[in-house]
Amino acid sequence: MKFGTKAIHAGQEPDPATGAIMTPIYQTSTYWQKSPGDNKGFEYSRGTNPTRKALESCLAALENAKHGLAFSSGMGATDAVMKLLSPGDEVITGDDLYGGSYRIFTKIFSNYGIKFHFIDLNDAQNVKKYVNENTKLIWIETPTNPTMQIVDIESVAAIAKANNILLAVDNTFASPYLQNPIDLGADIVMHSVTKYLGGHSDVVMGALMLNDDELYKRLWFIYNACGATPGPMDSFLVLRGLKTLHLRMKAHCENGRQIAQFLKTHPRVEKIYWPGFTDHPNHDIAKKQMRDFGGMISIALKGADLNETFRIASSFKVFSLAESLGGVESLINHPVSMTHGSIPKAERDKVGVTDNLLRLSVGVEDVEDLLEDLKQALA
Ligand code: P1T
Repeated sequence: MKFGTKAIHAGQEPDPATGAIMTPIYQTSTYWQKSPGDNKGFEYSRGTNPTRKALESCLAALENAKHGLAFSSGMGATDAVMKLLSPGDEVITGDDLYGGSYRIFTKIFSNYGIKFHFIDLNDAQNVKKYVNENTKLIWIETPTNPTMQIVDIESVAAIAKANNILLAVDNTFASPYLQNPIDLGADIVMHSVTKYLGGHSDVVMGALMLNDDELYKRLWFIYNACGATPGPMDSFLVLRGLKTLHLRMKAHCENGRQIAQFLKTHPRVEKIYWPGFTDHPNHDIAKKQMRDFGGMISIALKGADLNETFRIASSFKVFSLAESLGGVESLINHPVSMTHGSIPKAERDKVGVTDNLLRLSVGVEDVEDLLEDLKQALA
């Protein structure tokens, strides 16, 4: 099945009780058992729920994976992966990451004896320098949040495999429409479903997709034992959102391309981060592993201090100043004060997450209105 057909149908059959085309919202915490253990495969909704199960099958299909697990947030999904580790284990990850990922690594899991290496992943071979016998996991984001670095998934996967290390890829910025890390050798794909997968800024959710049966069993145990699983209503909303993922992504990419081109030569823009430009440092890798370049763009404003950056961030009329991304509506975000506030300034500055950086999540509105809004805000 091709992508759009899977987005609409995978994991979903007409309801056997009524023929309803749409998967019912099984708003129940528990299930009747004829005698103890004699049930229809559903016991308690923390572990299993039919609406969530349909969603998990669809999510797995979109990432060409065998298994899917939905969590009550992207951070819940990340937390579950980290709980595969033990004290003394080491993780190699990038130096540009969503602030919440950096925070859970440094403020939670570091306290449990896990060591994190935040390294430059623009050259995948750099990973080799940090591999030792304690390395158990490589965690990458690509494109990265917010500076759109591109990490060569296939090359990192080869290093991971050669050293018996798990590779997890946070595929939130690309979405499965643009990139499928499992096809490139990753073991686990993670998503903040809150973003493109949900697509309408009305749900917070996360997911893991993977192939290996043993790893799935371990992660399912954590998912059920720790309990950060989403409810049926949110599962339904994401199933509904997924049906237009392919259509939305095409529009995000097209609008993103036009806006990136407009901003590239704008006199107020000092630097622009978007992997579709041929002068992006890893454009060739982006071209190889992604089907298009997406709707996420960051810009550093020329000569703008924090006050001026705040003034510009607050002067949009169609873009909304807000955290998050990937919804149908365009958003603008100031990483330093919003999504990446928990990363120390010295670390942020190293990768270009500076006071004058703004991140755009280009929505699917008419692009002429978005361009007009940018023109007036940057005037
Ligand atoms: O917000 P949540 O669903 O828990 O997902 C966390 C997360 C994980 N990975 C990436 C790459 C992310 O961007 C996020 C969440 N990011 C934002 C809220 C943001 O505005 O960047």
